[in-house]
Amino acid sequence: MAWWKQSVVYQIYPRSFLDTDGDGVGDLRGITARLDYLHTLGVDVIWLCPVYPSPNDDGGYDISDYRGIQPEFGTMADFDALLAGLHARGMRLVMDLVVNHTSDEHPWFVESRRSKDNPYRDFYLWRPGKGGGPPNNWGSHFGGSAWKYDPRTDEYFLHLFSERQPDLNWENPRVREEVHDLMRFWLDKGVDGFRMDTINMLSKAPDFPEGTARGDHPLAEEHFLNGPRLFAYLREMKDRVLSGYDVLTVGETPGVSPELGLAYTDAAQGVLSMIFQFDHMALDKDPGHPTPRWTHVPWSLAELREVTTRWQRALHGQGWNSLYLSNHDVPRMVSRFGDDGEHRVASAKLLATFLHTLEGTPYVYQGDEIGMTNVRFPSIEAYRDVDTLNFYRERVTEGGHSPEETLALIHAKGRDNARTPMQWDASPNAGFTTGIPWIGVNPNHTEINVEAALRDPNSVFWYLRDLIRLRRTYPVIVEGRYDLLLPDHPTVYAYTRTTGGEQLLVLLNFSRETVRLAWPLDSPPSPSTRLLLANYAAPGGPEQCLTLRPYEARVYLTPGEEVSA
Ligand code: TEU
Repeated sequence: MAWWKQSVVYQIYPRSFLDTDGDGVGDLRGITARLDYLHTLGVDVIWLCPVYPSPNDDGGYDISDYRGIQPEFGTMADFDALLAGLHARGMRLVMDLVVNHTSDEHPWFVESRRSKDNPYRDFYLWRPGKGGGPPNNWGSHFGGSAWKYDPRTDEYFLHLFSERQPDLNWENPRVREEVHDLMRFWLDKGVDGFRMDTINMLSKAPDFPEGTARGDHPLAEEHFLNGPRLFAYLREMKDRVLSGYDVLTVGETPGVSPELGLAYTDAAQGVLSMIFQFDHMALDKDPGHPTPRWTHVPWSLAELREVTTRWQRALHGQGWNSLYLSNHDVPRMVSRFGDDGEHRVASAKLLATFLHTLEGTPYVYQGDEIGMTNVRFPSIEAYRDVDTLNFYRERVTEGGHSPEETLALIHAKGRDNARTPMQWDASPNAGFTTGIPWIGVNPNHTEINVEAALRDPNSVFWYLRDLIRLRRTYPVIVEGRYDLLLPDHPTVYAYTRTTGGEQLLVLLNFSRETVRLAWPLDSPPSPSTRLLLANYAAPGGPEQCLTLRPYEARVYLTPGEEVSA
């Protein structure tokens, strides 16, 4: 079986992990210094968000040199030491591959914008304007038009993200060759795979038709997601580069159905190990709104269950799921899907139980292992994310909305929630830096921090370590078939995982209320059924009638001979 099916990935946002030289910015040496901590947790793969040279307009997702290291983060020697430190511990490293766009400071773009006949002109998507405006109505992910006018050549270039992130022209075979080369550069250094940023946006509708969604600048996803040539590009990348290495690839792919997800990840015909699908990330958004990501509506367990079940069923045995509830682009999972007040620890453990007992590869985002929460900075000056700052400018400075209402949305949905520094201890800068942190630390670090978690045997950290260990011990967690139980229960999410040999029963009370529940399987608990893990001390045994306390999570195991497959 592929190694990445048995792995747990830990995502690091380097700018916010640990600063060792006092400049307020996390660095590679900081990560190397904490490898034993990560090894203790039991994760075996690190996904490193971009560490390449970048003007940092979008947190490093605007790359100006694909073969270097951002000086703030260290040197290539520091990188090599990190990689060696990981490999020495039997751990692996996955890099972020950001090739839908570059920085506007990348030498290709600097050349490209010089003249219409520059050899690099065709590396990007240049078009003449229409009727005194941009070539079409497409909007950028970060607000405004997706086209930027460049007076030098009197044409517009496409940027699906910030105007400092021009989109590459994947139709151009030279672009594809350059990307293949840079991938080989890192693979030959020994990295173990790539997380591929917005990888299903590479192929745009060639004639750039108008977007049909609402608003002045609609996100024209129908014209750039899963486009006509995408599969060919990924197939070519696999054949020419990836097939020569034993690697994990995970595509970041918004707007993908389970059927398409299966096509991308199919063990025989697919082009990626797994993908990040976004269906569960949409549960608290208003889809009818022109900017759904800046809306906040209540999510429902019914929908989470429905979406999860759909993906678990569709990919079982043929494709492969990734399992995540948080990353550097979304709010903290305990604040979003749990309770970051009274039930913070219980609900963080419940969410971890959910992720780590489904079929797929679980992803732990830095800080989730100690139950870090959203932050509520009192004014916009404290925020750093380009998407958040653009949103505030459009809404408040230009749109006349109230700062309070806008900040409330930023508190609930902003990307900086996930980007505040890692909370190592209770000291003034949370042990993250001796200098001035590039973004403020969450004031709750005095209570929520690694030092406290390691000291407390009931912390989220030790619970997560136990969960990760279970994965190593019981193959049913890796490969068991998922079956939904209690499909209509208002607050309890229950499912089994079954192989010929054994069966896991997972019970998750997604609520602040205590619920009474009949044993949910057809047959009563067998004498050999036992509790593997629970987030409350001394829960009831496998009885006919169960009581689940607020956010209680339990995992039962019935060993092989008792299960009729
Ligand atoms: O994100 C792409 C993406 O589709 C979104 O999650 C996006 O961040 C969101 O719609 C805007 O609020 C990836 C990276 O993960 C993100 O950090 C980058 O900003 C983006 O690509 C551009 O490289």
